[in-house]
Amino acid sequence: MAAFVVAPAGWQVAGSSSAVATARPALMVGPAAKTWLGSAVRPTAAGRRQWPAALRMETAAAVPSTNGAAPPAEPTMAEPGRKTVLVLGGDGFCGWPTALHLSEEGHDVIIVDNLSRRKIDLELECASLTPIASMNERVRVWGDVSGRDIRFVRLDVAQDYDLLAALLAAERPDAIVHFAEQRAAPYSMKGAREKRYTVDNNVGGTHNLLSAVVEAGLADHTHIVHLGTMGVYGYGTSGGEIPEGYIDVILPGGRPSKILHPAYPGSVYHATKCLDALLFQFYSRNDGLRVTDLHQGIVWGTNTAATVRDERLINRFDYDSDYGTVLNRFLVQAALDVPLTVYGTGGQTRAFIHISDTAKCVALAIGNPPEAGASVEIFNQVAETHRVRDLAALVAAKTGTKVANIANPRKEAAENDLDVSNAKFRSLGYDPVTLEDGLLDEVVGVAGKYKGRVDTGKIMPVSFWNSSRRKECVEAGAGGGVGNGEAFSAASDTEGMLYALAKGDEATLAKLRAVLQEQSVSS
Ligand code: NAD
Ligand code: USQ
Repeated sequence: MAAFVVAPAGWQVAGSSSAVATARPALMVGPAAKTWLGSAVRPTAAGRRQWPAALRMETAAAVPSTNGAAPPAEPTMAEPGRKTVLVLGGDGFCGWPTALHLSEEGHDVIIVDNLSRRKIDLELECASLTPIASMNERVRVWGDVSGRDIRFVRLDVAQDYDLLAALLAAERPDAIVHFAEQRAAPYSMKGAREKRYTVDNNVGGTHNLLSAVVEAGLADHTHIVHLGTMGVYGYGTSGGEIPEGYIDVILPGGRPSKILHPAYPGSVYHATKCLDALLFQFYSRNDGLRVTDLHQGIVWGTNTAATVRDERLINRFDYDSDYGTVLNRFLVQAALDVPLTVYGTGGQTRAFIHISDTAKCVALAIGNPPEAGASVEIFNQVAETHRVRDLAALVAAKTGTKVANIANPRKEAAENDLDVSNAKFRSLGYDPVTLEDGLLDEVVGVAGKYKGRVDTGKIMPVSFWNSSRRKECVEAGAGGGVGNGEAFSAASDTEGMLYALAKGDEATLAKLRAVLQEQSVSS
């Protein structure tokens, strides 16, 4: 196996294979051949910044391409447009394609990630539908196909404060994109352990970042771009179009004011984004930090123009009931010909955006930082809104799959309207991809290609918002005798089949399939 060297772009690594790993064991993973930055690295150009010895850098930067696939790319961005950008959470679903997009635009990209999402896959005994490569391979392949370097630092933003602060001081990034949070609402509602982890990780990580920027003396230099969520607003609670972040109000006494839109989180995860927003407001007022908070809708799709350049660059795709988002789940379920799992009536209206637009919007935000001293800039990063049942109908019509209305594991409004402004992004040139643009077929193709990797036991919900939701769901699932192979009532056949799938009860499943087949023949 090739030894990965560890160095900032433009540095040489001396004797990489003999370098001794001296950093903290907690940060060490992967092939033993990998080295740690420190005395093994020396700068080749005057003025290069010294990275702290404890930081483990895994980069393709210092490894020349060996397959001759692509010559080094010409910089597409002349100074001063080229920025040093840290992408926190750059191994994740949104972070990886965004890091590639920013790299392709000519920025000097450094990914920071603790790989916790991959660990949660192990914990849930689930994996991305798509076979994702290791971080080392990802950045190496990207170097090969694009001729551009992305560096990778493995650290925990919520735990490794000193390393984060040292990295910021050494790199003085122009922008930091903050994706590094536990982002699944169902996972955040599983139980006390997951609730506490989500709050500690997300709020602790965000606060570490803000205080590290201040401590590194970068308050008036570094622009923080955070991925927030539409869920901070609640869904349709405003009684009208949801503005971008702020609302004009008349305070008691008749004083006009502009305040953050009231927070209506629908899960512990969404609550952490509301807490993040307060931290941004405080640090922006107190320390003059320049912050952009992107309130993003549900992301669908998997690939972007950058990730399709090589199979090993493929993006992750979650389909399980904790991490899979609704439209991607429906498309995988359709590929398996499993009924689409609409929770409740499916009257929930949500905002959506394609993954390629996530990357483009982040780039737009980086290119348009708020003025120093300005309030936190807030954009609604959404393309369109849809009701869940309409999405299910769309997928069903396209694929011929059945739709199942199953008991809702979440505590949320059964029906809501949602009208969202994205005027600010549009004024910057954002021209969103929508469901009509044909990309659904691409996702159907991905789902079909990898459906053999699906564990059908991960389809039905396993996280419940409270004990009564759990009870309702369990009763609905058990009502037809799931798990004991008994006959199902016609009404609960589909739901029973789904729960049978979840429990891997093949005998019951076969019986249900036969019932469904009969029903479709007779209808
Ligand atoms: P993801 O779980 O795929 O990626 C998050 C990444 O952050 C993972 O690679 C994980 O290992 C890393 N990470 C988590 N905690 C970390 C820590 N303490 N230190 C270092 N790395 C850490 O999630 P995603 O779908 O890519 O979402 C990214 C961000 O975008 C999240 O903040 C999420 O709230 C937001 N967002 C996502 C969606 C969506 O539909 N996926 C929609 C709106 C907003
Ligand atoms: N839903 C179904 N069937 C399913 C899965 C979900 O009907 O099989 C419903 C849910 O009940 C919910 C809606 O679909 O009403 C959306 O659920 P989701 O899991 O797709 O999205 P959500 O939990 O809201 O979270 C996702 C991301 C999160 C991000 C958020 C943006 O995981 O990181 O913040 O979307 S938003 O929803 O706009 O707040």
